[in-house]
Amino acid sequence: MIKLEKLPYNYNALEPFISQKTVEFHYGKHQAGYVKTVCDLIDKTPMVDLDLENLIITAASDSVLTKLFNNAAQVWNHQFFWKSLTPVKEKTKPSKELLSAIERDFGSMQACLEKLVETGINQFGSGWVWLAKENSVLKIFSTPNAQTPITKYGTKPLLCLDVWEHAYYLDYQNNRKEFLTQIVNNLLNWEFASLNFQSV
Ligand code: MN3
Repeated sequence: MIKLEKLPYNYNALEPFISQKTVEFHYGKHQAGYVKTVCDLIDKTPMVDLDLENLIITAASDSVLTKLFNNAAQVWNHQFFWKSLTPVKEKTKPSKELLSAIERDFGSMQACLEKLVETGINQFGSGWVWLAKENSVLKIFSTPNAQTPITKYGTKPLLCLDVWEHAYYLDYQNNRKEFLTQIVNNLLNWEFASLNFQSV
């Protein structure tokens, strides 16, 4: 059973960096739409019993299931995106272990934040930016459209950023750079990233 996962905070909690109106549309219309499409596509099929991860992995390996893959991956990516953000200041610091891995692999936290922004700017069209652990090395990369690193063996996402226009257009219009700059400096949930970093 695929459901619209509850937001981890109120609709207005990310203001002033992401407005209530953006969250209402982004979560309440876009993400809810992906959930509904997935439910419609798997209704009365054997896939109805799969959990979201297994649904994505199943659909990724079959070109007939591209529409299902795109919608299911978008559901997962959005769930992960909202958890990657937080309005709670205490959660915006990485663990000692994650901070030292960031310094080892990017040089400094500032360089890591800059790379997240730059990678988002350079993603042509819609997609996602990921901070991930690949065989214990940290990497920043983007994926187009609905693509998600969870289909890639050995890659563990720590954080993601949505760079589809619907994520920022109401607040920042075409200024993706400003959107990314504001969220990496103010809203990243480094506590969530640190938990992901520690888990296998
Ligand atoms: Mn989105």
